[in-house]
Amino acid sequence: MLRNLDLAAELGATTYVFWGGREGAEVDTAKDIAAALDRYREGIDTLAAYVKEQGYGIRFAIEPKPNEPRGDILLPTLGHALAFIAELEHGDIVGVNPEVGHEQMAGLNYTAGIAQALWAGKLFHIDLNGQRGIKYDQDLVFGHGDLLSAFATVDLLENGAPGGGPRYEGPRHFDYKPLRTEDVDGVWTSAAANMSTYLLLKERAAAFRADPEVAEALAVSGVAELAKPTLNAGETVADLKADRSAFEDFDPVKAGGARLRVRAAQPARGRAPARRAVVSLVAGVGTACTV
Ligand SMILES: [Mn+2]
Repeated sequence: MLRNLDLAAELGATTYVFWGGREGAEVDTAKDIAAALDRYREGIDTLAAYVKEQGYGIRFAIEPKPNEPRGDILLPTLGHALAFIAELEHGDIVGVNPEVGHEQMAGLNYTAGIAQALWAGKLFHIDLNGQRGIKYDQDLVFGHGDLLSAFATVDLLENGAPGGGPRYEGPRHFDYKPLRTEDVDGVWTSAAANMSTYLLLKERAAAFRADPEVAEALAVSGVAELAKPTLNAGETVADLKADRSAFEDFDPVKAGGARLRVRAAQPARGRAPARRAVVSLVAGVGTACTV
């Protein structure tokens, strides 16, 4: 590994991906997971210290995967990897390389996962591809699995969170395999399909953000309200406890229940039209709240 890092530095690499597909177990009682994580941490920290000593401009990106080839792999999801990184001595140069299919084969929401990685400042690299549900690692063309999730992913990467959260600044990287039955021309067509799908969704995501009816639907849904802290400036927990309207006299109907019911009676506004807008845009029938 140390020699391989020397080679990576010589070739000008800036990101070094660790996919620990070997690290795991098939028999729960025949593996000391705590010791395995100690060795994992020791390994990553030793290599990270070496990179710093050598002055290599390389950052590490851990690629989680739940299983395959091992029955169960260590650091199976983005969340496990982020928690592991927090335990490292040299975690400042260690982030994640989340792959669409790896999260989706565990039934997880890829876009929500990378949103957390962005929030933590740890989205160092990305592996885009397609996956259809909980099964083996398919490595389909990006968007050729869950297309609506792919749209949300591109929207987040390109435009950041709706409230102005961080955008992704790294390379748009695809980790896919051509279909086994394709000839050489088909292989190149599928390679190009990754990029064309991404660019199409980027265009549609820009239209989504620019659509005034979408903006209104998101505003009515209270999306922006979530950016407001629970405690006001200078307010303490004691103040909150002393405020009877926060608990003893709290009226859920007055506070939002009634408003939610009003919203439900207005089907042209809120999250449902925002969702419909995405479907219409992805389906290519224009901006959507009017469809
Ligand atoms: Mn990958």
